[in-house]
Amino acid sequence: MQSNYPFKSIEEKVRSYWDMELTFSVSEDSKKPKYYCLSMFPYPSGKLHMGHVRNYTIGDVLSRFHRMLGFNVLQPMGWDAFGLPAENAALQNKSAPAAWTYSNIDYMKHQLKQLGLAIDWKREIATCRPEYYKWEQWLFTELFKKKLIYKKISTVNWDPVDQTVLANEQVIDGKGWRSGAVIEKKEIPQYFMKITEYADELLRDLDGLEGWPEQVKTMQRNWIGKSYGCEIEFSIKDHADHVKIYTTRPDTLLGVTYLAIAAEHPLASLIKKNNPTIEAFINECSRGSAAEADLATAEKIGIDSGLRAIHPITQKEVPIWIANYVLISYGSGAVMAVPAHDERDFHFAKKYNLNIEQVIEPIDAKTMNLEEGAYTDYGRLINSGEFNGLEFQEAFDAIVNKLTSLHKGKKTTQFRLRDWGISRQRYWGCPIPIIKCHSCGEVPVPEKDLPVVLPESIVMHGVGSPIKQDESFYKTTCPSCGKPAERETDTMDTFVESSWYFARYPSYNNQNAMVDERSDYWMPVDQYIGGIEHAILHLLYARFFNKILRDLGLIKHSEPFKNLLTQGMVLKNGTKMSKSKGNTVDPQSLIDQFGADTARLFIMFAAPPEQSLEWSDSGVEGANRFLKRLWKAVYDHHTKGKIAPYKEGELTAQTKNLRFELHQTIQKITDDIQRRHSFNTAISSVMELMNTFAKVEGEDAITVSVKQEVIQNVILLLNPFVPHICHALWDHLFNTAIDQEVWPKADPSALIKNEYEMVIQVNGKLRGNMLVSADLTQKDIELMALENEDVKRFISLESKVKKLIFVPKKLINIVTG
Ligand code: ANZ
Ligand code: ZN
Repeated sequence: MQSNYPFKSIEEKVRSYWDMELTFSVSEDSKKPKYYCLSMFPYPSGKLHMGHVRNYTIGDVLSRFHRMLGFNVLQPMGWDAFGLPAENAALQNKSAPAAWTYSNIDYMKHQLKQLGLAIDWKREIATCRPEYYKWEQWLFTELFKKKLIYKKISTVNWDPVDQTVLANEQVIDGKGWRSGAVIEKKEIPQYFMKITEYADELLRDLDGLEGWPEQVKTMQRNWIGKSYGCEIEFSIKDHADHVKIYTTRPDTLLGVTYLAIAAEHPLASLIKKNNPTIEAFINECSRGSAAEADLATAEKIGIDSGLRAIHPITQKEVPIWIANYVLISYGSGAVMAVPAHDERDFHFAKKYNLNIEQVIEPIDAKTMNLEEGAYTDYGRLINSGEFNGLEFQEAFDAIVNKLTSLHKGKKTTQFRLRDWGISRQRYWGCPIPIIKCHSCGEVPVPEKDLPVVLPESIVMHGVGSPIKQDESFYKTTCPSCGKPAERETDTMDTFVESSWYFARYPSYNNQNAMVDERSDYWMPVDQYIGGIEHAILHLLYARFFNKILRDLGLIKHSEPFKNLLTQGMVLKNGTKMSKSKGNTVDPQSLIDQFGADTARLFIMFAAPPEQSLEWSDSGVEGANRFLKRLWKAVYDHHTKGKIAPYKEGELTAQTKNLRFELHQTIQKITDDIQRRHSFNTAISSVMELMNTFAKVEGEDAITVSVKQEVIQNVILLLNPFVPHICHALWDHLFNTAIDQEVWPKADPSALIKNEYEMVIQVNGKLRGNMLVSADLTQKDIELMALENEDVKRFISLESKVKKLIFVPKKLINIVTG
């Protein structure tokens, strides 16, 4: 053993030992409890960033800790490898997205390995590999047959210059991010997954996810957005049709002054046929972004359709307007407008001079001013005839009942959640396994013909997808009638791959099934770790897929992730570390300069995992200094030679105290890691223990022996955090592999303090304190107090001790007079 901490050589040596021994390769073992620890897999963007290091270190600490507790631990890793950045990079280099992706994977895998993660690498997945996406395609065909995937015309963002469809985030201020062209809406057929069929269950099951942060559950609840309301039918004057609207505020029915329908509403399409002004307006609405968020901020515009609706209760006529703020995809694409009580309607009515009629008045001290804006709170009904005086819930029920009896409406619920459009008109994604036949329609590719392989050796010339021009890809024959047919050339949203990868790891090498019975052993994931940016979509889709797989009989559990930890961001100078901000610290240079253990220790010590972590060079140096001191302490100790075990009775006060602190630390750290996920406080307790350790002097056999006990346990306690150095130190001390060791247990006998401190007062004033041994009687302790040098001075000779007040284990008050 050398006296200086040689991080480079030990880290390499230890890692090749793990590789050779297959230390972290696991299989199902019914004799052990399992622990499936999963960190969100990375997108192979080029190289690791600090956020990855943080994410994967947290996962690794939990994995190694549970392994030492005796769990059979699965920690897999893979690559979320399809996606747009590969196309953009390939376009720049005139190369292939596949080549770029695979070389990034190679490099990043090398980096991950350097971090010393306890990963079972034989299970590595790359979602762009046919052996992975074959099963995604198979699932697609199953869901298509079950009508859980269907085709529907829907709106996309069309870039007229690049002749391509853009994702919402590629439309910036209504213009294409590359071409700068004004983006148009275009209607094209696309595939949708019926996630709405699971909306109720996805909502309900959130209640059972006790191991999830409240914040994430709230975000999911809001996204699913269940609302209770009613559907109301308005008949149209001199017209056979009627307009159906959805409202959550039937209590405001008597305040309706117009109806508004979406530009894409069938009624609007009908009237535009012989009305060029209206046609022009509808065309204007079809420009601009299709994103809901953009619509919410866009200026509200509208046009009077000329049609008049009949109010179902008052029978009065109200105009029907076509308005851009009404979404075709929500409710029934039409609203009853109540300008007095809805913000959007209010602004619209002001702009177009429509009536504003108040029907709700505030209860209690709330105030309102209809000159300034709508009163949107609940209240008491006025100007509503027979319903006057009712409050929200009574009014809701009474009006819904009335409409029901008139056959003009009924109670309904609505979800904000939409079906998931998964078609992408891009190249670098999983091909949609459908064949389009003139005679048979859409025919799913039969299982025996799967996978539909995406050609990888292509060159990106323009932004369009190469497979859309590649006859050898899309020309085929129909699997049902044998006539010439064409393949679908759209690919799937890359969120699809990450919606089921967790279920594939257990069955990673099964070539005949998507998942097999091994998933019953490993699923659900016990601990999932990743960024809060995935709180909504990824986690919702993954929960949805888990339920689909369950309903196909492939897996048993209803929820994929038992516990969820969302790690905070890595900041530098208060802002997020990111390439675009130019404030990144390259994990590679950190590893090169100080080693992986220093990087891991700093990251885990600098902040609680859920909070943001502020980068600090001095923090990194501090972590490195601690490891150097640890190395030195073990080295110095090691040179003392053979150490005999001590006997309980031989311990001195000093060694007893050291043992007390050691075992208290064991207890605390175990709880910090397991229950609180408070890794930073766990590390600081070891640091404190090492400080005490350094202060304990004496070369006698007993002291050295107790110090040995401390060192041995400190190495075990630090092993999940800094596994390389611990492996090397353990090897030096015991000549065995630490990977076989179990997590230390606190010795209860060391935790019984057989001395405690008592305070001594004279006439209520603090005058001194003393250490009292646990086996003394009250009489002994009182005598001790009276004999105490600090106290004696305050009991003057002539004053007699009148009485002693004794509070066990706390204080003695000597009352004189
Ligand atoms: C009348 C009304 C009066 C409304 C009032 C609100 C306040 P949530 O809660 O999100 O479900 N709405 C219905 N369909 C719409 C569509 N396709 N596009 C835009 N808005 C639509 O919202 C339901 C409310 O959103 C409905 O209740 C309707 O406006 C509007 F004082 O109806 B309300
Ligand atoms: Zn056919």
